[in-house]
Amino acid sequence: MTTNRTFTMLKPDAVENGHIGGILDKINSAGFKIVAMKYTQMSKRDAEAFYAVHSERPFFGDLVQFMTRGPIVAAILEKDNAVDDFRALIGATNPEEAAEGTIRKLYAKDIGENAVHGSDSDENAAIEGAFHFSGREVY
Ligand code: 3AN
Repeated sequence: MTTNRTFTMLKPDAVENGHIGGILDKINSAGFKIVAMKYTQMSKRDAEAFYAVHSERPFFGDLVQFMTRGPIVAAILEKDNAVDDFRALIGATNPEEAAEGTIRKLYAKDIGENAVHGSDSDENAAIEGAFHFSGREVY
């Protein structure tokens, strides 16, 4: 994966609340190209592995429970400066601190159920993209 890519998940709350279309519209309008996408559900094992970096945090159990409770949309996005620009588009982890017009400001309920994931580095974007997609699923 090149450095102009990032990885996202539209989380179970966003899917449950019918926000797939609205969020994808924001993503496209911001100039991101979708190079891989799937509608899927994470198992407990998947979520524990994906969020292993948070395994010692007090919210880890709730995070795994939340991320496995329903389907998600996983995608790899391409744009110049993809990681930073996507973090700006989604807004702060806590939607109360997210800027006006950001995806989390529009669609997230709270710091736990915050509608969307965005990779925090080029390295993690590559790792997370490879977690969800095989090479032949990326265009
Ligand atoms: P971000 O998703 O903005 O990169 P991280 O990587 O710090 O945030 O956290 C990963 C996920 O863990 C968040 N998206 C959120 O769902 C959950 N999370 C983070 N901090 C908290 C917290 N204090 N309480 C509950 N859930 C949290």
